[in-house]
Amino acid sequence: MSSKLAALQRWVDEVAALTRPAKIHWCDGSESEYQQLVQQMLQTGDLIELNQQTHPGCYLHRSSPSDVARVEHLTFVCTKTEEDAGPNNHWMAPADAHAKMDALFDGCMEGRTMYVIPYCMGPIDSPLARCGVEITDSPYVVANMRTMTRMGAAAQARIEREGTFVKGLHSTGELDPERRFIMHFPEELTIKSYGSGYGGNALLGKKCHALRIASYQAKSEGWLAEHMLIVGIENPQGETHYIAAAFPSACGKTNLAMLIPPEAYRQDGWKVWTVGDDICWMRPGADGRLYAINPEAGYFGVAPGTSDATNPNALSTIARDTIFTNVAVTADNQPWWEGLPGTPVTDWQGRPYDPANGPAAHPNSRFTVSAKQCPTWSPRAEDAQGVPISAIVFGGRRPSLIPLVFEAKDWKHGVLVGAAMGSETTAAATGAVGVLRRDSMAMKPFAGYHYGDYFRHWLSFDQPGAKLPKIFHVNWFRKGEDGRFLWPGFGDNLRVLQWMIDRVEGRAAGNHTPIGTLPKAGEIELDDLQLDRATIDTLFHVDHAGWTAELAAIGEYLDSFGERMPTELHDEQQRVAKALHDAAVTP
Ligand code: GTP
Ligand code: SPV
Ligand code: MN
Repeated sequence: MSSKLAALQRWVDEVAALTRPAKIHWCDGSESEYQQLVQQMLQTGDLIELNQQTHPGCYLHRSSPSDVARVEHLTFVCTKTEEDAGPNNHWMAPADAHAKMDALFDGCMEGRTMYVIPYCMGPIDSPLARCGVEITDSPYVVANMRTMTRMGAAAQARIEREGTFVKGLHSTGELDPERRFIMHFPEELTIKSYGSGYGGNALLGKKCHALRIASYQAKSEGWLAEHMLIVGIENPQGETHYIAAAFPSACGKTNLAMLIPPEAYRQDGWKVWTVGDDICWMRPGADGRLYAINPEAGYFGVAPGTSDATNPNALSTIARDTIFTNVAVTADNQPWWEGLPGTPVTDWQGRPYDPANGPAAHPNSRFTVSAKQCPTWSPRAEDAQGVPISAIVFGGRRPSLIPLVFEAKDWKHGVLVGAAMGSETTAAATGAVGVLRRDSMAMKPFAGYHYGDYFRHWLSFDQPGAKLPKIFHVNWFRKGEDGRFLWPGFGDNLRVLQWMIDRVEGRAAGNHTPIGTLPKAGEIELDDLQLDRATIDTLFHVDHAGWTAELAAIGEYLDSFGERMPTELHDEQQRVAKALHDAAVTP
């Protein structure tokens, strides 16, 4: 096959001349192509068949043990000037980065097949969708891209019609962490990734394109590319509000997007609809509201912790036609991870399970599955115009200080709340786990340009005629002195979302505090939860001394971005700090 778009054909020819594959395969995205790839991977051992009685169409992939997560220290944004990448990114001069990468790609596909993957991020007919082409030598990447994006002939046709596409070049290389780089060239709409087969490093449509490159494009084109889930909450009257929520990696997006209401809510007629679980592209519509699409077509979700008790929706989604990466297996060859009933026999590295070696499933083990298999897949998930967003939610893993929920005063305050987000690090990226760090809007690893410019872009949406969503902050991860989570989380998070909707609809008065509006007693239904008084007090308490210190730390953080940090955010930080101070001196 080939392309009638000269720019695409020329680029494929250039890449082939550099990487020297034995064969070139243009992916059409068909079922038969997928089945052939699966058969081939079963033969090479890239895939292992799981129990087909219990899990039809399910396979296991074991990655190299040194290639199990995103590598932020090896991920670069290569803008012409270092300043444009910002202190939030690693930077390399484009010419140096190209030279470094092209040396790695030189001859790297000898004897292998080079796959050309045309893909579309977003519904194929959506004006908000964008296309790209990934070239890779990994059949595992092809199989995953087929599930995660609209891949193949229709995407290629759109690319040939539009004439533009993001170029992504990937090779698994030797999987040597010393020869591993994920490079982005936003000004050239180009990505080069070498030496990793792991999701976020290798499925280039996902974080590389749909967040790093797209956020850069969104800035100049007036839209937002965010690390957010999109969920529809339908009340007993049949009205649906859509909520977008940004939590850092492995901090609960998939779970909130697939939430099952508590029993009493279900009986009252509450329903939850999943639009997206990881990435959200949104832009103002003609009516001034923000409209959002999920650019992805599948879920690349965290396996550990997924169970009937926490996320039964996810569990039924992945009962068939799913690729599992780095999970354990049971004696009868079913996939297994911590949180599931049953016993692991073989760990994620293929060794006989021994607790002395750590968890049976890798903490960042994942499933790849089509979004359509989710029982709560939204009927509007493929809406070309997107869904209107009523509320934006920020949150992270904060064991102390941050209450269960609060609402920002207005858009500007909401942008500060998002910028100030902090969370404990997780296994989604290599490095220490459980370390509190700032992760503004959950985009620290994904904003493709200077955070100061990014916050300015967020502020720019506050314009006459705009009907912006309300902005909230949540914390499902508050811990007690015994180290246990104070809030039950998961399905019970609907109680908090309901309060947000009540606020949006003007039904809840709230309790105004210097840090924002918290629920008044009784506005969130807690009676049937068996939480003791002290727990409830902690979850809804505003600790003035703690918050004063937090605001000071936020101020220092804003300062670290220098002159590009909008003064409005500094002013806003000072407004909140002053409100805290005044509240402390007023009897
Ligand atoms: P990425 O795919 O990495 O972007 O992550 P994500 O934000 O989609 O995270 P996910 O929903 O997969 O959750 C990650 C982990 O957090 C899982 O182990 C969940 O079981 C756990 N988790 C999710 N929601 C909650 C919650 O409300 N409370 C508690 N305690 N844990 C949660
Ligand atoms: C994340 O790390 O936020 C993920 C998984 O969603 S990855 O696609 O690897 O980025
Ligand atoms: Mn993510």
